[in-house]
Amino acid sequence: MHSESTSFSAESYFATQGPPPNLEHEVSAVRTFVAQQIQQNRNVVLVTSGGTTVPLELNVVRFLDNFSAGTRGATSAEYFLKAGYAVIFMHRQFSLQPFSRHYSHSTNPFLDFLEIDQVDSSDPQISVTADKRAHLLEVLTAYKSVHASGTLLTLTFITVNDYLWLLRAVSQELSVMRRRAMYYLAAAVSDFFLPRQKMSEHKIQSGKGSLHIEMDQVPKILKSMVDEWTHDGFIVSFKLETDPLLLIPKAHAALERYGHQVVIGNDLHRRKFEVVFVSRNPQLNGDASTGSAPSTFVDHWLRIDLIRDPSKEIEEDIISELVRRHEEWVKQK
Ligand code: PAZ
Repeated sequence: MHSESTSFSAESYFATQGPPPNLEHEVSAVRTFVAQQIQQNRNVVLVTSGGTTVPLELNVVRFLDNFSAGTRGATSAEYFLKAGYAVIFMHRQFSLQPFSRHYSHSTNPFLDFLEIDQVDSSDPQISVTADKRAHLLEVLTAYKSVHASGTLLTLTFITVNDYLWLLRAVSQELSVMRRRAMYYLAAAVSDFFLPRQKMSEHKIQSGKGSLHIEMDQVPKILKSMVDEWTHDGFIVSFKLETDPLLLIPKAHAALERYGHQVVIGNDLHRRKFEVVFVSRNPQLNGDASTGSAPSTFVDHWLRIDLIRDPSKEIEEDIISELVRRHEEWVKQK
């Protein structure tokens, strides 16, 4: 498989690749949710989370995927809720979700800490193992309180096409909040896709030797987000690299190219304890969008010590820093 590709603009992408079937329903839920949050005078953040798939057939048997479990997004959503934000949690189906993430079936299966109390065998009761009770109570209390206050809306995508359509629609709905909306794009989105027009209808057959697939490039939708879909929203994108030498230059390039507020850079193997916030240097007032003025960036490294404090989550510090910056952004109006 090689990656020589045609470039789609956002416009030509949406004109040729159809929307997911449930889009209208999701959009109407978002509209209601946003109206409720405006009434309650809350800031809203859109958190995207998890990986996107790239189907290879219309009747899909095979697809490309990526590593993301949705830990960053699910964890961040909890800290945003704790900070008083309403959260639209747009995640890959079956990836981690806020609150339930603590009891993932593979790392901490909840059946393992439930006990059957046999005091009366005709009416057995279930209880939680003593050493797990305090943590469960804390998570459950936060979960119930979020549900009671109606501050979390969960949306689902699977393919990169679902993701792009949903992102555009949700961003447009959220744009009515202007500066009070934040967009936190932590999903791991494929850079390549196979347009419907090039897909085989049925399962690709073997027996003809090696498989060659030419994929097209996914449009750079961050540009459309900044220029068209959001109005003055605070946009935070993530940049993932595996070569540490590329992280800072690529993060600078993204900020230069799209002109949004923050790029959070992370290295695949260090992402749980180290990230870098890249933003424009406010003192220089460089205008990256025209390319006319010198653009200089501030790189702010954020690290935690997991040896000293293994239960610390870096998302707690990421969200606290973003909330502070977003407050300033709202004031600048
Ligand atoms: O989902 P996860 O916690 O395993 O990984 C998070 C992440 C590395 C996908 C995220 O922090 C990120 O960098 N997202 C953007 C990836 C990119 O498209 O560059």
